[in-house]
Amino acid sequence: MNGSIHFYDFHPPMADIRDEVLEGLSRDPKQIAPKYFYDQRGSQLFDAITELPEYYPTRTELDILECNGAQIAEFLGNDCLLMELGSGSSRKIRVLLDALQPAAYVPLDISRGHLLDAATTLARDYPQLQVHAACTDYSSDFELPDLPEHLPRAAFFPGSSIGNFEPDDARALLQRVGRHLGEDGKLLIGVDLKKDNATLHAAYNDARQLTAAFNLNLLERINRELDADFQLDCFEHLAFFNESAGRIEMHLRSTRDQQVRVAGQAIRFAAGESLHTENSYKYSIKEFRALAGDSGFVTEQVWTDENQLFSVHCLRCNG
Ligand code: AVJ
Repeated sequence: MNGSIHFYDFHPPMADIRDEVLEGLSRDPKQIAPKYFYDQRGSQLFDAITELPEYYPTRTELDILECNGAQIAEFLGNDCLLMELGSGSSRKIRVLLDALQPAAYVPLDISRGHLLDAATTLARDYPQLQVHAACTDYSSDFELPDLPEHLPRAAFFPGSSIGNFEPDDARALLQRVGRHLGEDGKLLIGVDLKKDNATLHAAYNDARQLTAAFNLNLLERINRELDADFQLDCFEHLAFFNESAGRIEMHLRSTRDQQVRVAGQAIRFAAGESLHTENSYKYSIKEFRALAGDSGFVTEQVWTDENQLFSVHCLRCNG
């Protein structure tokens, strides 16, 4: 028998995506939000990145979850309604499901096909599980499917995707999550830690250049979906740690003067000009505890690995 699966599609309309991309390209410096990385190919490339030797976050977080599964399950509580922000291939939730029986699992992801595949496979592998998958952009004021009101709520936000947001936006996002959770709702969140520059640099400049392919795939996606003509060999991947801002930055740098057409508009790039595609903020445990506190959450517990690479925080919503 399979677990039950419901699918809800709140994917933003293409016209909104076009307007947002054009707005970002009209800025100085030019920028496009990292959520647009995740078309089908982008989600696959990201999954491949998580397996790279240089990309420590995924395996380190999985280790932390595995080592503390029983306590995490106790914190989240059986029979809760468990949502996950940016569920991707729903790999990490499996570790939790070995110790926890939620009343329902609600994966949220912007990558529709990837979400549908992952949710379907998960429902097959966990026959007792009710899955309510929602394709949605959680970076905006996101909708949830109609879900039972009486169940205690919990959210899982792994991978340090919170690092994609400017600190102000991160606080606003956690507050919105808090509103969906209600008082005493639980949030289990993964946060990447500040560390030496060499480790950080390698994680975003891998030898196989999968991160470069992931970054450049954004242009391929825009070409296909927004009728654009980016020439991929005229842009190069750039990733570095911005020490004063405390974040990894990813850019696509134009190697020459060029003009690109996107959805009927002409966009000029000067040689060396960059399109900013991602920030990945790194926190100290203390910094993140303060950010959570400002956003209406109390930190109940924090785990880290022996090398202090990554952290997992148990937060309780205080109303
Ligand atoms: C999914 C946002 C956590 O910032 O490390 C991986 C995305 N970008 N390699 C990260 C990413 C380049 C990742 N997050």
